[in-house]
Amino acid sequence: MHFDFYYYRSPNSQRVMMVLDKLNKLYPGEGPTYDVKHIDLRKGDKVDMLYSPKGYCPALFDTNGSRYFESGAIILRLCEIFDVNGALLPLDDTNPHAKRSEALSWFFNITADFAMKLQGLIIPAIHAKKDEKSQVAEFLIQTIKDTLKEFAEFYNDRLEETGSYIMDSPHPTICDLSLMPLLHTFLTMDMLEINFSIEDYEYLNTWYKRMLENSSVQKTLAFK
Ligand SMILES: N[C@@H](CCC(=O)N[C@@H](CS)C(=O)NCC(=O)O)C(=O)O
Repeated sequence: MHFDFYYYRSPNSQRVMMVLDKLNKLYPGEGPTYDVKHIDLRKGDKVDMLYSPKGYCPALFDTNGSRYFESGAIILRLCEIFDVNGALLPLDDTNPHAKRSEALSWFFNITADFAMKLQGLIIPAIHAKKDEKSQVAEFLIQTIKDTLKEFAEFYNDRLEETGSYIMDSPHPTICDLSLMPLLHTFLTMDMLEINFSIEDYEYLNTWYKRMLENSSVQKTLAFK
């Protein structure tokens, strides 16, 4: 099956790109093929409403005429179609190391809770800074730092419990591939001077370094 992939360089599109790439590595010749359609949101461009009702990225459109929007829904549907062995989203709910119910729960924690909390703060913070409302900007930036700290502690504890990855699996799942672009964006962003570091979170820091070596992560982060 072939897709048009409406992409903007942000964690929501990057997590979809990492999953698309990983599926092709796991299932050579049987994975999803795709053309990337760049959307420059900074210029006010939008995805055609036919493919994404609010014009947001990421969105996918397949050769059968189906559209997919919302990164979480896109990734789950891609796994339903292509991840037949459950390498990225475990199929089995009896395996104590990688239960499907656990994977879905952590996946939604990242894509719905963590991502949305940060997204709700970052845009108002950028506007407050631009409009020189410094007290508002300061408050929002502090709230972003508190939110990052809360999640860093939470994921550090989880990784201490599981070992290498968010699921107790020998390889990254959709949970890791969804957290990585989000965390990486905030760790490398110089806008807003957030200066958040995970050096003190031993397990999360080790996980982050391991994820930076993953070829699908590298390919996506290098993609402009
Ligand atoms: N919850 C959605 C969020 C999608 C979203 O907010 N996309 C942003 C880019 S990161 C966008 O297209 N914004 C366009 C706009 O605000 O006009 C997802 O996970 O896909």
